[in-house]
Amino acid sequence: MMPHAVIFDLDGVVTDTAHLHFLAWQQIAREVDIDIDEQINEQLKGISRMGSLERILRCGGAEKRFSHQQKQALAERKNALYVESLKQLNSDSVLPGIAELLAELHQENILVGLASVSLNAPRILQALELTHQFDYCADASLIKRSKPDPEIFLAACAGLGVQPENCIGIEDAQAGIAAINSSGMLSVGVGLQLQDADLLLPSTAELNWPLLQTVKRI
Ligand code: B16
Ligand code: MG
Repeated sequence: MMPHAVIFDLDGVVTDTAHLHFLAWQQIAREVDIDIDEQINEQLKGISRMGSLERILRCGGAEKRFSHQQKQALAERKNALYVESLKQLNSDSVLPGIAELLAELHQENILVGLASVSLNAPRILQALELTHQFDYCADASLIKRSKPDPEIFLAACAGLGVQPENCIGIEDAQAGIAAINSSGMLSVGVGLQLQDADLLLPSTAELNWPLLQTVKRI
C-alpha cells in the first residue's frame, strides 16, 4: 500500500518534551508528598493532563485527598511550570531524522498530520519552527478521550481527508500504538520496548520514506 498520509505524535516523536513534563509533574507531586520516578512518567505518555494527575495521585494513594477544584489548580500549576520550561525549545530540539523525513514527505506530496493530545502542541510546533510543515493538526481541545482511544488519530485523518487504512501513524508510547492500531492505520513505534507496532524502530533517526512504504500489518 502506498500511504497517503503520515500522522505524527508530537512528544517523543517530533521532539523530546517527555522529560520536561516529568520535571513539572515531579515538582507538583513533591508538593503533595508524592514521589514519582521516570517509570511512572512512561505511563503518562499520551495521557491527558488531568488523566496524568489522576494517575500520579493514585500512585501516591491520594486519589481521594483533593477536590475537583484543587485538582484543577494542581494541573494548572503543572502546566505553568511546563510552559515556562518550553522556552528552551528551538529548531535544534527536533529529534534526529524528523526534519529529513518531513522534507521527503513534502517532496513526494504525502500529507502530513499531527495527533498530539497536548494542548500546548501549537506552541511547541511554533518553537520548533515546524508549524508550516503540517498539513493538519488535530485540535486536542476538541478531543474527549485521550490515547489509547483512537479519537485523536481519527480526527487527524478526517482533517486531512484520508481514510485511516491509507495512513501511517508514528508513536513512542504504548497508549499511542494502541490508539493507532484501533484507528485502522498502520503503526510505527519508536523505542524497542513497545509492543504490537507494525514496524518497530530503535529511534527516530531510522525513520525514512522508503522504509515507511514497506510497512505491512503484522
Ligand atoms: P498538555 P502527545 C501528550 O502529548 C504527552 O505525551 C502527555 O505526557 C501529556 O500529559 C499530554 O500530551 C497533555 O499535554 O498538558 O501539554 O496538554 O504524546 O500526545 O504528543
Ligand atoms: Mg508521545
